[in-house]
Amino acid sequence: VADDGYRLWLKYDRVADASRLAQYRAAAQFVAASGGDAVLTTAAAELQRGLQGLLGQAVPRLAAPASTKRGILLAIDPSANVSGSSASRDGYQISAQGKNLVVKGRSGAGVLYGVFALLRQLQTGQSVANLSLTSSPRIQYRLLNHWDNPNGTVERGYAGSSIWKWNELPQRLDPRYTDYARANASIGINGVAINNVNASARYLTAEYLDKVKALAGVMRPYGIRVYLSVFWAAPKVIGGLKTADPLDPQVQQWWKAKTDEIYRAIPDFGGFLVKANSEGEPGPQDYGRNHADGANMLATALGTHDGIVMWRAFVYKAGSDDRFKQAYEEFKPLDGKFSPKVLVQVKNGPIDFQAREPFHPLFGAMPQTPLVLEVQITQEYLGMATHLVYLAPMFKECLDADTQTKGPGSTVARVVDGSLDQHRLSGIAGVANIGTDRNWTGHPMGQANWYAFGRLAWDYTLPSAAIAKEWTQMTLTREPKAVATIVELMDRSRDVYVRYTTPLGLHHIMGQNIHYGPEPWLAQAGRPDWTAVYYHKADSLGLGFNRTATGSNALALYSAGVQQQWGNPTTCPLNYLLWFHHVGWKQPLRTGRTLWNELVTRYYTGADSVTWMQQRWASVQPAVDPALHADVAARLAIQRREALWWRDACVLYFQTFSKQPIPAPFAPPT
Ligand code: GCW
Repeated sequence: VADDGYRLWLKYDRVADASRLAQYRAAAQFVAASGGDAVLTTAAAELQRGLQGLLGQAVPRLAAPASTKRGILLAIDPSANVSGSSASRDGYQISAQGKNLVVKGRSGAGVLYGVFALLRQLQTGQSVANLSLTSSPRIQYRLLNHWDNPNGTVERGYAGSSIWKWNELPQRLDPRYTDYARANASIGINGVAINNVNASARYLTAEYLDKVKALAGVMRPYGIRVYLSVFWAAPKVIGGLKTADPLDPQVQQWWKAKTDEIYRAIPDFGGFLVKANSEGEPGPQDYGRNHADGANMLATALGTHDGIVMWRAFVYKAGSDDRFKQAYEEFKPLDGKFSPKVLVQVKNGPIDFQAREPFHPLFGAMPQTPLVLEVQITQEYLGMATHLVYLAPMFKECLDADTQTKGPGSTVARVVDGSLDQHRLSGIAGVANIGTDRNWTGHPMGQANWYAFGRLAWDYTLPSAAIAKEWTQMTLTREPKAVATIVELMDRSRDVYVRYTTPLGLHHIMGQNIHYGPEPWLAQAGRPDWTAVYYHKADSLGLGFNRTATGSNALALYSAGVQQQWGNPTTCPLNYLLWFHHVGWKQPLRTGRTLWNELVTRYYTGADSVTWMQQRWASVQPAVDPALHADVAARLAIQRREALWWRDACVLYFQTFSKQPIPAPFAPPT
């Protein structure tokens, strides 16, 4: 049967290696778990399911360990010795105890994560002899954000429609919901905001809350809490009030009652995600209030319920002299003004979700406020579902960036995990890339981005290549040479994409509205900052956005150390050069080439690298499912064609300003 991709990385196909199979069969003759905890029950069932597939035989669940056989014990133990943050309830410990293996967690969720870690050992062919593994997540709230609308569309979704079938809920629970929950739990995701940040007020009606309650019921046994994006003006739209002013007592009362209503239906409801006063959405500023007034009002409505407010810092409106600075200007002054239940959610990066952005200057600049890092898993600006771009290197580039706000080592990761400023709350969010396509993500390799997000949310120190390797082994093939080839291809893919689309720090030169393909010539749109020329500023002298003191001075938002490095074009990393500097066409760069020649070189070598990717992919053909292989190969052919489109469009367009020839060896034969 052709592999349709539905099972993701949880295939549980029978282990091919005979000696490993024998080892696993000997070690896993029963599963024992006691107690009625719902998540523990899920863990036991998942373990049985996994073992059945991997071992090719049913493994019974017992109430207590069998004395004569070797098996796997699952136990909730509040004092389990899990490494990492002592506060974490999600950590696990796997160890050999006599003849048995024991998976312990401080909660049912901890055991469930331990079970998935154990299954991963088997799926990737590791030994389980004397196994000893402990792990706990570095970040507490690990969420997917869905941009799903009530009509079934997904904003910036490229894998079909929304998986939530609102017309069927709450009576019919599509089995896909459970598989979705399993997949998330397997990578440690513990929360899902199920609806678009451009929220409809409808989700807060009694009719919809009943549906949300049903979904929460599916997620709960997997340790996943449901969150809602809320429409700021809901008290007006569905509450019949004349205002949505956060300081108005009636508005406050409305949210309080609404929140209580939600918690009556969903006692473990996670909280609210809010996009306010951005891109035309309503918000507290409509009433002369600020973001903190709005967020704190919702926090007060949450009261003693165990929920949080994630307030997005992606604010974007016309009129700012440089959109880069807007979030900082609105939020930095509010540091210290947010209630303890509020986290401010900051995008990677300052403009949008471009293929490469410098880290957002709010990281490190709001020490009194827990900041959630928001990354985009759906490839809005990275080739949607046709280009193969593995995103872990991009997520890590952001997490590893050093804000230097408290000296060297003040990384974005340490801001986000709360360790830099000793925050109790910490969070990370990924905008989901999944839909109703049979394989969930459209591009089969897009699954790896969902997977990598979860793994990095759990532990951002994992190397991108290591994550790619385990995903490949679980999903595509265990043939060592093919694995190595695929991992290399994946790990280089994001740099390749940047080279043929936006090298050297170019940004926002993609097609308008759809955000696909090149459109660097775009000069007329509803607003200047919807054009491409606003961002690249090509002229007869050079290329790039001057964000130094002689330009928009957005650089001043960073710490002194960062400013010092990035403010000087000779020390600014080439990857960020045109983010911050307008550079002369003939200016020599560190590579020994002029700006123009370097630009052309990157466009050409980037496009050529797609051919390399095609060749590498072709070489693994014997090791990968034929249908899946053909699917990826065909998408790579599109990618190659479109890489040439990007290259030629951008080089020829910028050449009208540089008036420089295409350098050898890229010049067409004369
Ligand atoms: O990148 C932009 C997208 C919008 C999106 C917005 C946001 C949900 O083009 O579609 O709206 O970001 O993050 O709010």
